[in-house]
Amino acid sequence: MTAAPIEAVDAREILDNRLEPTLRVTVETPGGIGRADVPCGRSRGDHEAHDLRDGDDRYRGRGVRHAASNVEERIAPELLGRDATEQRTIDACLVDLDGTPTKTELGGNAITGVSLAVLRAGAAATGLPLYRYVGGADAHVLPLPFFDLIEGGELAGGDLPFQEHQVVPVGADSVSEAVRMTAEVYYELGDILAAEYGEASLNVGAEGGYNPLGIDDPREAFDLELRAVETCGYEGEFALAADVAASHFYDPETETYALLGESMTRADLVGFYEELVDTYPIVSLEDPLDQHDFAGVADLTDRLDVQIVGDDLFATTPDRLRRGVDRGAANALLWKVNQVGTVTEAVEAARTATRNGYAVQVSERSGQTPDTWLADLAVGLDAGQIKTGVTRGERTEQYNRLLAIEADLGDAATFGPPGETLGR
Ligand code: 2PG
Ligand code: MG
Repeated sequence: MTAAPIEAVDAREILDNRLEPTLRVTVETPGGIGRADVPCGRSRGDHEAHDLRDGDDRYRGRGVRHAASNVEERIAPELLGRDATEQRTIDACLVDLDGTPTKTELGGNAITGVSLAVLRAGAAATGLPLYRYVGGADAHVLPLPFFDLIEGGELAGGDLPFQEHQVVPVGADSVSEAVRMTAEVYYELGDILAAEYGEASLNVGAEGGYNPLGIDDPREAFDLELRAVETCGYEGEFALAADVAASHFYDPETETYALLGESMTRADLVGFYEELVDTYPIVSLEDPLDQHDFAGVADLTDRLDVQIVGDDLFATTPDRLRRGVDRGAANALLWKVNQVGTVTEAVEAARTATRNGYAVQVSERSGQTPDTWLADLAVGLDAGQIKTGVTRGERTEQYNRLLAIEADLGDAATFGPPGETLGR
């Protein structure tokens, strides 16, 4: 492999889709430049790597100048001269240099930016597209997208408690077909919402999904999505899924969930899911219970014959995932690089998942830029699943990149998770 000695590392404060500061890190080698933007969640889990913010007057404390200077003054001197293709060694160096469990010393955002920029620099130096640099000669699986057509929870202003009501084009044969079919359903759903819930319902949430007003029942959101699917003539071609993000309506004091005007116990909520899965073509539920409740999630995984995805539950952390595997909690990992900090740790989490029969769903964050490393990593990791919102440039760019990769691969491309998974 081409040696790609790192000659410079710099970081600057840029803006994400929410007009909030984030980092753009650039790594230079004689073989090429790697650049990556750092995403940031709003509905963040308790176990994520630390998001270092300045806490001063600028941007209501959200500035990242301190994180940028950590990159340039503390990290860069350690990386100069190292080979950018040695991702594992460099990531291990970042982890050591920080020395804390959740990267509070240098900032998880600083470390994520450097790790991803090094990855890109390695790809540039070897002359490979990022998905192939990560996935090797065999990389060929385009992921099945989970489209968050109706938003709620922390990501939207309405009253829906679940964060994402997703449609999954399980009947599509390719990612381009999946995108087209879903776009048609999205237009149709817009017409239904405008006519019945008012034009204001077309205002979109953080991930570009609709935000219907006056609805507080997830079943109503699913009904609307199914109506749009049927009107388009796609009955049976779409399944449904949700990111419940249940920690956000859980009260640890009373150990209850605030849903549908009730205080539900865990058993009540489990009963609600059983009914939901019986009634609707649901194939996947993300974070259905509080993020600390491994036992509850294990029980639910056992009871429901659907994919149970751990997002805040695992925080893309190999240790937490192993805990889940030992107890049988969930059967899929939501994969977000910046939850853990480095590419190496995140890839290890994905490997741990696959080795233990867990699926991997590569995921956006609610705060991000049009940078498309996410789409490449979904293909490179052979994940078979992605969730990356719906509209807004920072989401559609991911789809555009997937379409470009599909075209690049030509006949070699296949689509989605293999076999019977997710009812396909
Ligand atoms: C989630 C995400 C993204 P955030 O909970 O899965 O869809 O939200 O990035 O705000 O954590
Ligand atoms: Mg989530």
